[in-house]
Amino acid sequence: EISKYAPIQPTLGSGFSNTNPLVGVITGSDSDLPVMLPAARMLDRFKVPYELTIVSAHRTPNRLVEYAKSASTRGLRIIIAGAGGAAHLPGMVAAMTPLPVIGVPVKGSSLDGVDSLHSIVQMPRGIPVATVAINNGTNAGLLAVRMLGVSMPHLLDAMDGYLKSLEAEVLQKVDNLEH
Ligand code: RP5
Repeated sequence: EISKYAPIQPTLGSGFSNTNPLVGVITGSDSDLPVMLPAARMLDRFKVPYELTIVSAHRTPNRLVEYAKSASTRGLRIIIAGAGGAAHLPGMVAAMTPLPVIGVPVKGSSLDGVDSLHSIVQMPRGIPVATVAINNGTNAGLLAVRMLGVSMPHLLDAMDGYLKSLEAEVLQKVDNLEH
């Protein structure tokens, strides 16, 4: 069954929607997409099925409720939510689903993303959001893969491979400097 939440824009091309998504990548606005696409690309890299769509906490509150409340029964296992400014999306989603929520603070135009970071990270006791660094969609994707790896050993193996590739990259630079 193809998720009704994906793809968000046919113009974005293929690779943005999978059947039976395990991860829901949602964003408060299409203006957040440059920050959130790296999360999707990381899920692509590890062949984790996901859906990607826009859910605005403030402009589409009814869609937010429907999305968050149906997420676990639709088969999602993790939600990655990115937003900027008064970034209520990740926290509100976390309030309405038992799934782990990873928040991505998006840097807006005025306050350098610190507003988003504080909005997302300063959750009240009882409703956690795992918050990554400002504009770091890549780490949100990686964290989702690690979480899924707890029950999907092939993803842990793949993550080991990824870590080795990072190590090799740095060692190559060291080598280049020294020769
Ligand atoms: C937030 O407001 C969005 O997540 C976005 O980061 C910011 C600006 O949104 P647009 O006005 O560009 O749609 O809700």
